[in-house]
Amino acid sequence: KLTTVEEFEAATEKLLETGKKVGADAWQYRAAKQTPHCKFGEQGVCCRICAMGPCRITPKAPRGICGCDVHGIVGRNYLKFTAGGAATHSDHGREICHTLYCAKPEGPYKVKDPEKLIRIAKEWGVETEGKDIYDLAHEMAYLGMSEYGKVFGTQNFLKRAPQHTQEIWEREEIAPRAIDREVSCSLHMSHMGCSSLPEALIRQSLRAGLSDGWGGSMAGTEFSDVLFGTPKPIETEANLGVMVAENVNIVVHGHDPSLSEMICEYADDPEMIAYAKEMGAKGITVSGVCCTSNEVAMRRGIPMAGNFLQQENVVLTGACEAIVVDVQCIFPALGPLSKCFHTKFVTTSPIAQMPDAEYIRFNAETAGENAKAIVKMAIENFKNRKPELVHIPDMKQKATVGYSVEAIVKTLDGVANSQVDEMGTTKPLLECITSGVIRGAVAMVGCNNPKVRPDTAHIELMKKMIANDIIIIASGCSAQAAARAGLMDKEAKELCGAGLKRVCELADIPPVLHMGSCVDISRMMILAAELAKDSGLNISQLPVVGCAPEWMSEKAVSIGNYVVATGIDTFLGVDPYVSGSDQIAQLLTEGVRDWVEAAYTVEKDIDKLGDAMIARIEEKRTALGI
Ligand code: BF8
Ligand code: SF4
Repeated sequence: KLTTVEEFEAATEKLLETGKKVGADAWQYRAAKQTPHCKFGEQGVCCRICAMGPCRITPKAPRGICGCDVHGIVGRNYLKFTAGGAATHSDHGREICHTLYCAKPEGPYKVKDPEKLIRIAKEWGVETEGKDIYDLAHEMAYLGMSEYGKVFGTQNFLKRAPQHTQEIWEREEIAPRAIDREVSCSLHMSHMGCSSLPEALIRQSLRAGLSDGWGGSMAGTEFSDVLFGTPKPIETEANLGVMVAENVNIVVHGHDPSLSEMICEYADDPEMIAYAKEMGAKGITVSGVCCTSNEVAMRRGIPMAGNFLQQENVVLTGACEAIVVDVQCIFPALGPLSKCFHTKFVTTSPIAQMPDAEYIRFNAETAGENAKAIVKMAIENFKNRKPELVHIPDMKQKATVGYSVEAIVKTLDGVANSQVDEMGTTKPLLECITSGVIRGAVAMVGCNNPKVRPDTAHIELMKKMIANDIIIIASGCSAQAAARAGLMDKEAKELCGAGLKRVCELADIPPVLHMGSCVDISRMMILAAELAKDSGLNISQLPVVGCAPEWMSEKAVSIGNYVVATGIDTFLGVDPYVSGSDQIAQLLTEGVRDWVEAAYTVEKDIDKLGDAMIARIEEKRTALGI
């Protein structure tokens, strides 16, 4: 049985009651105070990139002081937004490369998937024969970091795309060069007095996005797998009920698995567990919020307490000894909120420093000591709990997660007929799609946003898709919404159409496959590339679409741009501040199709959004004659 959004909301209400007792603020109250939002900001027509402004475009004032029109302003804002996202994801990837550079056989960071390391090295033309695996790791980490500032050429990973896609990127001059260069170039182009031509701004937005998806994010995913293991199907649980009242609860939040992996490692240490018992707890429970939760769920089965808009709820349970964060999507609200409870809010990265936090600087070189200190701090905080404030909503769902591309291909091998099918390919999946047993696939990704009733769009759209025999691959907070609702339980096959249900039974999979965190949308790109190569089709011909119905972050726009630029139509439920310019909106929703064979659709009505995705998938099928 699925957990409904109404049940999520009732649980939240109860937690907010606890919050009221201690004078806690919450996003629900702040959102109410911030609405209605500024119309100029919403439409993207406000410019404050030089000190002659701010200028805002109205019918009476159609140009800024420099003469820039609304299309230039909206386009520049869009490009800056993209650059923010590309920088953020890519810097995460760089951190992972750095962690790999620090890997040592004696730990704390080891090479857990040497095979994958060798595979990537061969792809990049690096000699692997007779090399010590750690020497190779350091060499590849160095090369990985060099991708950010390479002087000539384009990103190494682009060669993974089908020939046709690579040709498009070359032809349209959007093949990303050095990752840092694309981010810098975007900020340069959107400086006062540079580009105001919509085509140029949107073209660079695609290129910066590609430097993320096929550059920084892909490095983040691939080298995380090398370090921490490539995910394979694993059982876990999701929703706030995964926290355990009798245990020391440590919640990891953020994105970089370098931190969360170490916390999990030390929370599992018998010495630490014994210490927790000494302090009056029964044990230690690590659970997660946001993408770092996805990382450790995929590799270790660590339960997922919640997604983006649940981060405050974790503290509101009164049972969180420490919420340990690294980078991205962390509410600064956690500082003051944790002060209302006994919770320690621990920041660890120079990239994400916040007031009202305990800052324990986390370093790849000293990771072991840092993680131990944090776990110890949480244990010692157990005695400070206020029992009268403890309330953990009794709701959780089972979930099977861990569907890397490697795991999907392996699962497909299990259902393939070894007499006729080629093993180690996506062909069995293609056969299901061709025969119509599965109509297509939707990549559901992205955040929560108070502008959309949280989680509803994710869950309702997924239910609608699977009922129509469309399989879902999910990542980020969308994946967590699915897991919390119960859509990653294999029993969710009962909600599928007959075709997809049969596939779920045969392959022993849930209808919604968890592919990881948001950087792992690069996995989805690789899957799409493999499907295209195995079928001999172009990516844009596949009955596959992307969807971010509740997105909120700059990263999400960067992702959208690389998904579209890879040839996959992308459906958004929130407008990316471009409604103020018909030219920019037209380019994103139609014009870019002439360049990259895909475009955006923005539709705030969830039902219509779902219908539009199904229609697009069916159109693609008709065009293929299947
Ligand atoms: O990178 S889905 S709220 S947690 S931005 Fe953030 Fe959005 Fe969640 Fe992960 Ni992605
Ligand atoms: Fe105004 Fe032009 Fe300066 Fe923007 S760049 S603030 S539109 S003068």
